[in-house]
Amino acid sequence: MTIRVYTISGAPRPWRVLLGLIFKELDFETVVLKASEGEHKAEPFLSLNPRGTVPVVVDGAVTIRDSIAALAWLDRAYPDPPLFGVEADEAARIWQHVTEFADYLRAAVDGLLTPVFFENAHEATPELLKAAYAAKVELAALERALESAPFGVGEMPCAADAIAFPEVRLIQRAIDTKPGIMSEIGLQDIYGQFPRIGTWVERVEALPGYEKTQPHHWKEAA
Ligand SMILES: N[C@@H](CCC(=O)N[C@@H](CS)C(=O)NCC(=O)O)C(=O)O
Repeated sequence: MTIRVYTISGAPRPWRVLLGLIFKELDFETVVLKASEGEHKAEPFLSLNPRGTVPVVVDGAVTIRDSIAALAWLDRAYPDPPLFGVEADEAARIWQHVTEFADYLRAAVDGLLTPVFFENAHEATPELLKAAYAAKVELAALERALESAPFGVGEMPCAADAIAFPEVRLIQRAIDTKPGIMSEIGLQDIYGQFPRIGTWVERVEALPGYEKTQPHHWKEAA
């Protein structure tokens, strides 16, 4: 049976799961809910996840309604290649990055992109400059993580890459679609400022199946 992932186009947390699936070269299908029509807050979706959030992953009798839980489940259900390492110290390093990216990078990117994408921010207010600075601090942390390895924590893509990648790619999307405001807040060229991140993004985008993980509406607009 094909693994099914319920998502909203452009939502970073479901994207984590889609990346985990392609890192393992697993087949999957997506159900893209229309947030503008409130499909995630109505039946039949609420029966899958009463919180009305995505992702939800369904595989046969299994239903999982959290992105990190879904990555952990994937690793047990389909162990090879591992997303959370094999050795104890490797697992600890990966989990440390997973929680740091999920907490700090996610919060910083959300603080920056909510005004840019959803509140039509068009001038560099002190709040927006502060948000841009916070995002740069977290991008610098990712850049440091990439100093010693091609992927977030090693030679192979792992759960930490799946968590961090959507955040970075969404900032690049803002640069591509809202260049004026992104330039005003000093974020016009993140790959120039953080070259290891630029190379890492290219590596992830070159993985087999990557295209299928990209937000639906980006493809439609292309
Ligand atoms: N802890 C959950 C959070 C899921 C979450 O907040 N997803 C966002 C999309 S990235 C969502 O569904 N937002 C819609 C809403 O909260 O109404 C996870 O990581 O799966």
